[in-house]
Amino acid sequence: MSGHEPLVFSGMQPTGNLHLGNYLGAIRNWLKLQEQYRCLYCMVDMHAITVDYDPKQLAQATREVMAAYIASGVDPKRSIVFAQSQVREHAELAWIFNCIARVGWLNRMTQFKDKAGKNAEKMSVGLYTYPVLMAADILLYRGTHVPVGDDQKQHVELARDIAQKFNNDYGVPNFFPVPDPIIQGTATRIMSLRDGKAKMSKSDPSEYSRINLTDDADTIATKFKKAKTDPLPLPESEKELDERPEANNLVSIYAAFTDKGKQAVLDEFKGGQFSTFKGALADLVVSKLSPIAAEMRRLLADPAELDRLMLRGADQARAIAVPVMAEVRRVVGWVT
Ligand code: AQP
Repeated sequence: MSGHEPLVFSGMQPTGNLHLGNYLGAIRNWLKLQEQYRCLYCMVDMHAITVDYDPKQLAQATREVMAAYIASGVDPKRSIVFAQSQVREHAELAWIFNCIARVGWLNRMTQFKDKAGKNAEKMSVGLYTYPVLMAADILLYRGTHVPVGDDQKQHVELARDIAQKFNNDYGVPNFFPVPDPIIQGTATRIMSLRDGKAKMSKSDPSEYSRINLTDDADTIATKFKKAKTDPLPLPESEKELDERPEANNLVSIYAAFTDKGKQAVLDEFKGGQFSTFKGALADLVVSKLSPIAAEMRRLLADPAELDRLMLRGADQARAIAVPVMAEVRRVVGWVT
């Protein structure tokens, strides 16, 4: 027992349209947690500037992510919903953690390698140290649980290493909790609709690779129709999906939205053609996403109200962060 109160922290970058992967891998899992635990859900706009971006669009993109959270069911009366950049302690703790984390640890991070590709030398230092800022995001609130998609597991593991090393190096056992990732459901890694081996991502240049939360019914139907599949019909057993990544992905999305296992979906569609299955999948996804998109539009029509809610969230977050940072400053030996 760590003795730390359970506290859930998670976030999303305002780097483009949120998509099905963000929704099924993360946001949807946040909703149950807010019924039981103290939860902080953050728009991580400091992470968003680690790659090329348009400063004229960032504030609006941040409002859009907040609208997506609320429209999906995150309740700002229950959970603390806020923008990372409005709580400056994130940057302060990240600096301290930059001095705790080891270069070798960061060199192992696969997401940096994936995003940088052959251009690592040209990437920002911020993108390289992104997981250190993420550790600060979580531990600034003494977060104990981090609901994320499978792609973020390695970053949460780094946050665990940083928490442990800080506690050991400064001789303050249990100062920070060692946070656990929560990776739930049948859709922890939704893949691109164009390539079953690449994850669905906001930054994929192809619009046809992802379903955005705000796509209309026709766009969703067209994207599923064009989604890559193999020529075989749907298999009988879940096991057969292992060798068929695109088929596996579409069946996983259907399973996630119907709260069924993949085998139950196959029992319904086995032996059928993908053209039929894709039609049923599009109808299902439209029925789930269109109320969210409508609510997002309603919320975004009143940006002043979103900004007001955002500032209130930042005040609530700061009320937790400031006392933790005061303790950290004493522990690291800064004049207080
Ligand atoms: N394809 C995915 N399947 C399941 N979960 C996913 N997540 C992202 N993509 C998938 C989860 O969404 C949360 C927020 O992610 P993020 O915005 O912080 O950044 P990301 O993981 O880098 O997501 P993207 O879409 O790939 O953004 P870009 O392209 O801007 O980098 C996380 O919990 C993540 O696991």
